[in-house]
Amino acid sequence: MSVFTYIMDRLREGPIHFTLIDPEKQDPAAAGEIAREAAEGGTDGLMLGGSVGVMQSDLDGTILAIKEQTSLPTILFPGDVSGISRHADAIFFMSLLNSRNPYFITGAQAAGAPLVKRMGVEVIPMGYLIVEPGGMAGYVGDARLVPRAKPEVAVAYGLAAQYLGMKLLYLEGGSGISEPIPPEMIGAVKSQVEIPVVVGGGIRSGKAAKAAADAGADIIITGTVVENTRDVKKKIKEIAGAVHR
Ligand code: 1GP
Repeated sequence: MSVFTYIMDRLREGPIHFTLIDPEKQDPAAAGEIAREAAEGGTDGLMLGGSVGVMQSDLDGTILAIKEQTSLPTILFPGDVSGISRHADAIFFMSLLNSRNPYFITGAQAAGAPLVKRMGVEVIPMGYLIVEPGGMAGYVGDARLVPRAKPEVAVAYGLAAQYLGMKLLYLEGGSGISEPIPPEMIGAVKSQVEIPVVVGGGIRSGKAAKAAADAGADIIITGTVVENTRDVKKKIKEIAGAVHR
């Protein structure tokens, strides 16, 4: 089964949760441990990536270590062309919709596409929209940040992503931000846009994850929280448990 089919099948039962692992933040063995605990805690998939470039060997080693620990799908979430690995099950092939720099809209994509084809990784086209404050992703991606109080701007970009044929829309607040994407913005997008809505940035608790899911998020992403907790399984259980119906 393709990863996209897996995602769509799971979404029929309600919102799901993915755990984001940055290969630069720990060694492969530690990433494997995090993945195992996250799987035991009930996460539905693993995303691999970071805003700042990753080293190919770290990425390859991390995915292989994760695959030894769990059979959950591994999905690349690349910040740049360096974020591609033949070992992943799929890639979120993203365009940073609101970048000022064409490199992040189609340039990096053109540079990476031949590699993706050669590696045979499943491609999942995704629109990536960065909302204030945007964090490192907003800075690195030179994003013209969507104002938090302007859900209609997010809706407009979301519709554009859908009409361009993208399969998912990611509303990114920025990794480690203090306040996640406002529920009003998620709700506005969900009411107008038909493709599944992915939400991430600053979600650290079951309560915040539930607020995003209740507002209409289909896939809730948490990254930083697994880096900062000693009991990954317990934390993911809290968050994934709050997301699942
Ligand atoms: C970053 O949205 C993700 O791209 C996850 O954010 O690290 O704040 O969970 P956090």
